[in-house]
Amino acid sequence: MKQNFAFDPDFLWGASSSAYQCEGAAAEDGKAPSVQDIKTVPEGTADFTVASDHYHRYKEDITLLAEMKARAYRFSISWARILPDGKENAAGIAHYHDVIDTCLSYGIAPIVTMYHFDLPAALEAQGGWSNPAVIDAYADFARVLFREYGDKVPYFLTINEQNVMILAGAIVGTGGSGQSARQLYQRNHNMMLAQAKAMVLCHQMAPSAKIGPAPNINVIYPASSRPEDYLASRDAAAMRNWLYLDLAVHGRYNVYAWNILRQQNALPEIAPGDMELLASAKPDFISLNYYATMTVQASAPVMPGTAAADQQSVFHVGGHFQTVKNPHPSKTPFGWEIDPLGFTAVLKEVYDRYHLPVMISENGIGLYDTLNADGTVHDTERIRYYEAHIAALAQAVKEGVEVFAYCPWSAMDLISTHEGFRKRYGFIYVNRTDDALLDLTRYKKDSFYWYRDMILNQGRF
Ligand code: BGP
Repeated sequence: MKQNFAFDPDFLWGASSSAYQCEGAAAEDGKAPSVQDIKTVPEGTADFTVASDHYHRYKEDITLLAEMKARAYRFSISWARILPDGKENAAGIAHYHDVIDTCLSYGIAPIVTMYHFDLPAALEAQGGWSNPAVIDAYADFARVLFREYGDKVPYFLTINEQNVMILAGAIVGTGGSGQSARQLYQRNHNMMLAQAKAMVLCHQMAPSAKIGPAPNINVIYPASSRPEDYLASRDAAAMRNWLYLDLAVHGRYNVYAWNILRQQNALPEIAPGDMELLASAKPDFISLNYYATMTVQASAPVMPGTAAADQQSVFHVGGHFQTVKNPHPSKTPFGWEIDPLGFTAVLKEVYDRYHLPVMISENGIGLYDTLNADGTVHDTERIRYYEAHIAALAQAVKEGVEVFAYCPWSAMDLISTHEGFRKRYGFIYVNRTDDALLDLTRYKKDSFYWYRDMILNQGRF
């Protein structure tokens, strides 16, 4: 495959991670447990105590990213390291100063996700996002981040994949199973308020930094050209995508989503001042995670409850839409659809709706990579995936979409949300398995060299 379009020389080619999935050191230097540390992990799947040992090896990892010519590193800050018990933890704060300074010493822009699926367990015990007190707890956390890092971090992402936490919280370990739709959308409303407070605070406390939301956005295809299926696809997009982004950008509920919530008896309670707060908070950009697309058809009025298998799959609302299999795209070994043209479509639709600059904070493929005796890892399928997706990104940019960063998932191998260490995403191989820690040595995969050369060629390959 060839891609001849030259991206802007300042384009931020990067890579991503999240604290709980790669750091380990789960109880070190004053860190308290998060919801991820207390969840039950199935037998034979790695837990989060050591993960990729990034907490101890971040210097080596960032040095490797520099060697890969990365211009950005998108990582998350562990809330439970910064405020383990509501009080500031100097060791946790110092750690992230050092991570950020290490990035800056290489000219790598640190892109900080403020919260990536790892609510402190102590807050969860008080009801988590169902308890409105967590809104202020998040604002307190945000204040520490902006005070400490606001003058050296150019981009903050408020909340990773809030829509996935609402639609598939049980799968990504953030809870919510057994909750009614009304309770879930109350949690959602509380997260929206927390995000709004963070955006306002960021602009007050860290004027040089920019801030935006980071949902997982899909294109939703109608299963056929039947008008009923087209309308179903619009409703599904309202519920999965635009509910979140309309609130983040315009400070108002998407009317079609609101209507569906009303029919489901799931309207959140809105306190005086909430809508004013939402309207006063403005993101500087939109960040999105893109992995797959979704296909729906019109659904019968009543749907039996179906449990989702993963965060990309089943999701339905009786009388509106239900997901169906799309026979066209190929699939990853873990069953996720590979749909690069869907990526072009997502970028165009998001830009068309919001006219804000776009960052890609995740995109990537989970594979069973093999380390060879000579230290090589031939992850050709990953290279093919990036070729197709970077070509799709170039297409969107050529057509006018303002994209300024691309941070694939993931920088180094780390623990998947629910499929362990065997599902690898990194440019950098980490020598451990689900069962054995081995020596955690880092190896450069073929994709590492491919990505480096692509960056040196301004996106051409
Ligand atoms: C997103 C999350 C990441 C990540 C990725 C891959 O939903 O933001 O944390 O892990 O998906 O998903 P998985 O780990 O389930 O393969």
